[in-house]
Amino acid sequence: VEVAPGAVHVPGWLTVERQRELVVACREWAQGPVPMRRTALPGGGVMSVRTVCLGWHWQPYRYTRTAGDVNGARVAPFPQWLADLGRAALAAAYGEDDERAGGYAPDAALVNFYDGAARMGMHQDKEERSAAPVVSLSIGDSCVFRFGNTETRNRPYTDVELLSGDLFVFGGPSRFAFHGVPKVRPGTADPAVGLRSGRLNITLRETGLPG
Ligand code: MD3
Ligand code: FE
Repeated sequence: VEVAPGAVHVPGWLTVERQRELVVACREWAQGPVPMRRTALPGGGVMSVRTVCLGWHWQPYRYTRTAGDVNGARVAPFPQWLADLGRAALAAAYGEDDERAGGYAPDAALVNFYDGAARMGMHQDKEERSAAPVVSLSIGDSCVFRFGNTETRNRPYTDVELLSGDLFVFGGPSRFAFHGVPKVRPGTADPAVGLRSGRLNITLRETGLPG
């Protein structure tokens, strides 16, 4: 379903088995070398979402190899199998023959964990030096995902319900749209995916940064 130019929602793309495997992987990534944590914001606030990164460490508002804002450790590598999953995701969203899938080489993943009270305010992702699409995978509780415009964090926007197993790809003009997560729906996850509560979101990105 194309929600906006370049923004494609593929409900139920991940099998329950695949979601279970990703939950297990996220549990391991959350332990370190850089533990999952609430990101501190420059204004003194703290994000309600918990995040762990692979490949490159995101901190407001840049990518680094070491987590100077957490424990100083080098971020875990970005696994090849996750890049393969990203290419498969683009092929599913844009079509198997679409040229955007083959050359996709994501080198950073952000894994976000939302408890029932967590939110993400409207923002743009502008730290990447590449216009390549962002791949988003949702697991666990459903949420309201708010997809906006490229001009302002306010209306017009479209609210989309994201469920466990959903794929969302943001390419083309949608890549720089404002977006956020105003609400998580506690208790809506399928127990079979193995997340007792909360929501996981995995995003894959090309940073466009050297080596
Ligand atoms: C549209 N995450 O990590 S995923 C983020 O559900 C982020 O955790 C949300 O926004 C989450 O930056 C939303 C969907 C998403 C992710 C990145 C995007 C949409 C995007 C980048 C550009 C445009
Ligand atoms: Fe974002």
